[in-house]
Amino acid sequence: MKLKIGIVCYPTVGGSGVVATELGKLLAEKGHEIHFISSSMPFRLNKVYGNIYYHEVSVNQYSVFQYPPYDLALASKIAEVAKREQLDVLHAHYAVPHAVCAALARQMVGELPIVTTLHGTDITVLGYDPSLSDMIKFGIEQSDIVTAVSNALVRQTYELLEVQKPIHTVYNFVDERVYRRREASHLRREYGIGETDNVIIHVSNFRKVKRVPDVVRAFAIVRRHVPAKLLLVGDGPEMTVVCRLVKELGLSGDVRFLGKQDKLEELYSISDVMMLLSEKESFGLVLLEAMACGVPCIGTAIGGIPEVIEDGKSGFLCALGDVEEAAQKALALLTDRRLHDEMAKEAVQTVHRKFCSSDIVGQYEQLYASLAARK
Ligand code: U5P
Repeated sequence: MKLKIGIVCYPTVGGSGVVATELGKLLAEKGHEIHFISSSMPFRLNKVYGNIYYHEVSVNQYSVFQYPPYDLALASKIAEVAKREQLDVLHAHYAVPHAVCAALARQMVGELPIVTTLHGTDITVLGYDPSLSDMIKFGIEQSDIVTAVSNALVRQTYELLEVQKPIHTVYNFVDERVYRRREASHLRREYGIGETDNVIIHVSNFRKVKRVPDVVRAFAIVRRHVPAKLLLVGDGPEMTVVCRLVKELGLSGDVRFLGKQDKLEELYSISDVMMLLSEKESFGLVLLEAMACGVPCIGTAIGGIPEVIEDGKSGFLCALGDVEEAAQKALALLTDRRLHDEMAKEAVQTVHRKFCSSDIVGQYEQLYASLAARK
């Protein structure tokens, strides 16, 4: 059954927007008609697709409004698109504000099945804010179907919000045709990475929860034992602190600040180990991207990370804040080629087995179809 699917997401860099966009692209390839509704063009929607439409939400600045009413503009855009295009289902990524706006739009148009995916920040950050937790709960309960990106996030949602609604785990995925190891040795030369250098990569939005200083401290230990370079990819509020730490530890010659990047698959392809030492992480999409490119990951045993990295098999887990442990595990991988290659192979297989994009897109399709059939 070919469906007309509306997708509401944040268009900016970040796991939720990336997954929502990739999902839309793969659904379109399977013949569904996709309508993105967002404040700007999702950044991974970088070419023309015949059956993908983009509807921009614009907020007018009238002086009667003290604050621009984005949520109302979004709700009326959803209602307009749902009615005109006869959408079969609307997929909201994030309960607040997207599922809440979708519920409002449904009231306007009369009928609109809603699937909501929880990606983490709305639960892990906002769920602790009592002034918003009832709103998140409302968004969840108004949705016909709710999914979350890891079992850990499902558990946390139940604990924090006491919702009655069943929440299904549907894991994140990557497009395996894009995320695979490829020849990119020219980049090693461009970044001044020597023949014998080991490369550790970290990719994030440089927010406090990502604990980037821990990555730098762990790298400092690794660097004492083997020649190595650290690639820091992304940008965000912690950048100043991180730059200062790199200088203080005398690592300026070995750390490359790459800023925000687009072709991440090439950067993973020149890396030996990925490090993500976050204190909160409901999935950790960058882990999956790295694993797909044959990079074993070291991550904290937090949130959804243990569902992505199988400790001792496809990578290593370590305790939050234990930079010594993270460094020792990186050294184990960097000094034992056989162990590294086995884990790299297992990492790629895990992506294709447990996080296979066609299976996961199929799971969403089944959920949509069950709602469209009810309509
Ligand atoms: N990302 C980029 N460029 C950057 C930093 C991050 O494209 O410079 C992307 C990652 O590739 C990933 C997402 O898809 O943002 C972050 O996901 P998460 O790890 O926050 O879930």
